[in-house]
Amino acid sequence: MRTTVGIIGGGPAGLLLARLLHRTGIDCVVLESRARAYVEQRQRAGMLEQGTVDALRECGAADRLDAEGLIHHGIELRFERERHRIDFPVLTGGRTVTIYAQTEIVKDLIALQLAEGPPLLFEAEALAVEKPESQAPVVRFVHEGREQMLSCDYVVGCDGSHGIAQGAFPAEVSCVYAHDYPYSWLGILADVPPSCEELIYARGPGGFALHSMRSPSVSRLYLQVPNGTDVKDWPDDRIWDELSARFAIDGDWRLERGPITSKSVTPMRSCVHEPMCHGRLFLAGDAAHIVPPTGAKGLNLAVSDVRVLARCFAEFHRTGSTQLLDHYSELCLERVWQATRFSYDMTRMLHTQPNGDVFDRRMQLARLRRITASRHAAAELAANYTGLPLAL
Ligand code: FAS
Ligand code: PHB
Repeated sequence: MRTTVGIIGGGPAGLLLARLLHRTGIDCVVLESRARAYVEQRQRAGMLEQGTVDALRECGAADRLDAEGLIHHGIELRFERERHRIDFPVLTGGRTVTIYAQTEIVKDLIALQLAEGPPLLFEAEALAVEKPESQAPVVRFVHEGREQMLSCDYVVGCDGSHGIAQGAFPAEVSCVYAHDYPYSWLGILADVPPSCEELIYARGPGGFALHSMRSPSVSRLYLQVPNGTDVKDWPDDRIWDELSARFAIDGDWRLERGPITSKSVTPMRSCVHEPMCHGRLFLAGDAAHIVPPTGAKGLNLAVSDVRVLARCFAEFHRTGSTQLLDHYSELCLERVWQATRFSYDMTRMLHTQPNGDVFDRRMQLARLRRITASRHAAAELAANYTGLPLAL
């Protein structure tokens, strides 16, 4: 097989990149190791920055998003049994965010790609990227029981946090900045209408909790748990009891309960791989960086990488100049580091530090009080949460 751009990974980054390149007239192929049903049901993100919505609209992949997405004008912070709203349009000059599950974005992009191209191969696992420094890199992969070769002009690793593309960088080129947090998130889906109009981020007595949603009838909630937590130790009642305690405020509010249809534990990690390209091999999305989901940045950062990369390829396709492609890493990394910083700050501010002392807890409280008392501090949170500008 031969193509201009070989894309490893059919998650949001790989699928959106393929869609953007295809509409620019650049041929590409997507290799996805898992089956279609698996990638379409994998419960992950749900909060979209305006830039992500814009990107999906620009490439004709937002019909269902526009019909079913929930536009939110703010979030609520809860701590010390108080509630404080952060008003995005007032603080950012009109910006909002949208709730629309990552699973639905993946379904929409897959349906479009299978209908209109480019080629998307499921259960096609990339084994290695060979000769990334050459003019003709090759992706070695297994599909239908046979080892095959995809010859490319360029390769993009969109293969997530456990992919193989990053490993194709020479050790002397790679620089990995990583931080593991001493806690995880227990995430649930529940068939119960959300008990709130907008997301609630809570720093409760027992730890962090987040109330999100997927639709007017489906709630998505998370609570901080110790690393290594087994979901079997968390029956439904225990989850609802702990969530209720962490969201509790002085006043008339109650967390509605319902049947939990999905439970999973996700460890918290920050990681940035520099550079994001080497020779003709590029990284985008979780293949290049991981953020704790407290700032709702993971999926949105993957989209912003891909929007920049698609523009770099479009410039090359139009003029033959590789000037933008040569600067892809620099064009992405400032925004990657700012999203990493914001996710780190939100995580440290809202989670109980297992070995933290009373001083840590008072620092958290001081940060939260500064945000809820100062329009300037609240505006800084709103600007980061709704999405900082792209470099390109
Ligand atoms: P993805 O991991 O989504 O996609 C990579 C794809 O590459 C996968 O489909 C994988 O099967 C495929 N692949 C891997 N190796 C391959 C190989 N060798 N050959 C071919 N294909 C290969 N972000 C939020 O903002 N909010 C959240 O609540 C949130 N929750 C998360 C929960 C979990 C368990 C995880 C892991 C992440 C979560 N994230 C969340 C972050 C998540 O949304 C990512 O940022 C987003 O999926 C990034 O998309 P991609 O970069 O496309 O990576
Ligand atoms: C979600 O809806 O899955 C979600 C929203 C905001 C976050 C994390 C997850 O910060």
